[in-house]
Amino acid sequence: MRRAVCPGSFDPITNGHLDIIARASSLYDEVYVAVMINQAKKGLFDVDERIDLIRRVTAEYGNVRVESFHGLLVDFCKQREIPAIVKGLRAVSDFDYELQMAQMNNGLSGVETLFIPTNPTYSFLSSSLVKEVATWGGDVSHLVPELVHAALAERLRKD
Ligand code: COD
Repeated sequence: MRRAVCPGSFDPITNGHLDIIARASSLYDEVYVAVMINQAKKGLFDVDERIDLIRRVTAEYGNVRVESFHGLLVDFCKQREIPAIVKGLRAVSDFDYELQMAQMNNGLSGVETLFIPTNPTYSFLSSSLVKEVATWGGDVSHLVPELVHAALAERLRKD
């Protein structure tokens, strides 16, 4: 069984994330989406809400599993016998930090990191930008799955 993990904060999942997960799911038998629990940073959505959104938007891919993790990503990989981390690369600015993490993770446990170039349509896209634009009433409907758009509208209406 060839397994890989797509890790991230996913607060919330965007079309850029989804594109990478979909492409990973066509390359591997089983893809874990690992949602990092960061106690130091309160997100717009809590981890259970993020997981629920990701599960719903990836339901069409039969080989995607969604879980949370805290601590080191390599420990998540070791516990599930996952030999590969799949990351999307948006721009050169992503590369320096991603390279450091890839080398650190490989040195810690031998896990490999594979980079998939972002779909150019989403190369500028991040969860933070989506939240900022949506907070001020900008249209992000083309940047996130429909049900994430609805969840964003609902959350921002409440806050
Ligand atoms: N196009 C393509 N890919 C994208 C896009 C886009 N528009 N947006 C995001 N991505 C991909 C990138 O690969 C990105 O890495 C990933 O999605 C997740 O993005 P975010 O923003 O949701 O998540 P981050 O960057 O906050 O996640 C960081 C990690 C959780 C991956 C990292 O901090 C980590 O591994 N932490 C665990 C602790 C650990 O092991 N630390 C040691 C590291 S060496």
